[in-house]
Amino acid sequence: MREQDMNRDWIATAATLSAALPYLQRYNDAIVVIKLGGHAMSSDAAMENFARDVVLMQQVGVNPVIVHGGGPMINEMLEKLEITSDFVNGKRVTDEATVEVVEMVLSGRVNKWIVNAINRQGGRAVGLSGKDASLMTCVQDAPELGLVGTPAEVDTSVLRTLFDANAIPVIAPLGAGRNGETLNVNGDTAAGAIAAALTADRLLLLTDVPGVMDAEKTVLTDLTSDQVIELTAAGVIAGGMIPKTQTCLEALRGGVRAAVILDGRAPNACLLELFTDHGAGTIIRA
Ligand code: X2W
Repeated sequence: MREQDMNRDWIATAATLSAALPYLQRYNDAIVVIKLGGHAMSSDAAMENFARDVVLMQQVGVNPVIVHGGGPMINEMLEKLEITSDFVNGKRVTDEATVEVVEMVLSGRVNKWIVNAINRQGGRAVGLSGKDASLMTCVQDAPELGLVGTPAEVDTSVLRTLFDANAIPVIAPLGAGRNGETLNVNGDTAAGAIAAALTADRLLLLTDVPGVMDAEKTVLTDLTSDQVIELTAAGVIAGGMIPKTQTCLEALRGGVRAAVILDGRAPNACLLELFTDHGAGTIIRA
């Protein structure tokens, strides 16, 4: 690079940092819950990029909480073990054998992949699942799904302790039933419930699409809850996007200030959303 171009580069970097000041002030001490979906974890390089964003976020005063999925990784392991698996309305029908694999893959492999990536960037990540410290006590409200839980009580005290210790909680979406059974919880549902229990400032749902799109595939950048309800009734919001927007609406009803659906594969997706006026994906406000 020529010296002149290089100077221009550094000047642009400094300008970006300077322009971030109001956002840094706005998010100082904020709680941001980030759902990292299995489809957004495309490679070690993407994970490294994500981890760096999370560590930077915490460095500038945000309290990030990561709730992860891992559906594709669970599918891969179930196939290896020749266990068949079905989905009803986007949720996995889960029997005893399946829940063992779900816990092994989510708490064992995926959770530690994320924890390790954050720690390698200089953060202090602590991995846990909804079973730890009674974080998520769940009910089985859909008998046809088997061992699938919906969070009924969320005890966030362990997360507050981790914030005070400058640690970053990384949560696998499993919960305990009232009789101590292990229940499989949809990752989006878990993230929404945890965000509501923390009355988080932001819920970021990182997925593999750019956001909520209209019929022409243009991303709708700003929506209200009412608009989401209208677009769903009109069939514009459909398929796999419905559980995501429903999670956002429930989180907003639970007191979360705003929820964002964005493409987790895009570089620096979280930073773009929080610290620039560009934003990313679709933001939904009450
Ligand atoms: C999910 C949990 C993982 C998840 C499952 O078994 O696949 C239920 O469906 P993604 O990557 O976010 O889809 N649980 C009940 O939600 O992963």
